[in-house]
Amino acid sequence: MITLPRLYAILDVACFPDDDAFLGAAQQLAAGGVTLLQYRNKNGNGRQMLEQARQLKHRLGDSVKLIMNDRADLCLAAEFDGIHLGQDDLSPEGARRVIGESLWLGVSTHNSEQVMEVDKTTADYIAIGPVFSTASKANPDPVIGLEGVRQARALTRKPLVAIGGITRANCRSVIEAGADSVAVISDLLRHPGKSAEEFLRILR
Ligand code: 3NM
Repeated sequence: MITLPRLYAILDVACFPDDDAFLGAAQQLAAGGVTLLQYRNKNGNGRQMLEQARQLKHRLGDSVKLIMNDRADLCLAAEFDGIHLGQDDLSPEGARRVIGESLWLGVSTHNSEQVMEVDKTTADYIAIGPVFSTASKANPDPVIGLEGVRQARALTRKPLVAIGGITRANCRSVIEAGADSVAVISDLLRHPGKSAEEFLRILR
């Protein structure tokens, strides 16, 4: 079983004006103590994504575990540490055939049925959300609240990542509801290094 850090940072390329800003934010997050980072790009083509992913890996080296959103092929091509799948991406077992036994595999879920389904797979962790309302995702599923986190916790022993609207102000309640880790986009955007440090201090 893998051990997740309390903070799982997600860098969405759409939140940055250019690659320099995006890569700079990644370095600040690493300096702030982030050790698990997802690269997210919902609009780029494969070629652009691979280029950005390789630059990210080059800048961060091995200090940060890098997770590719959605794309098993790009995970391998960029030599990332794992992949994160949504409900409309490859199935967990399909992705597992591509990435092999040892890379990390995470899967997003949005309700109890999905948690139970993913629990039966070889996924290394399960993400559940949105816990609170979020502006960072197009067409988010219904908010599940802290009660949704508690329910998910009761349904799986896999490491559980909570996502959606999580901030420094509410993150502790999410961990107390049973999440092992919180995944965050927007509350890391302003002053990424300092914000990451604060999350990690609050969740220590
Ligand atoms: N997935 P923020 S919510 C990428 O519910 C993503 O699965 C979600 O961003 C899910 O921290 C979400 O800004 C957005 O709310 C998280």
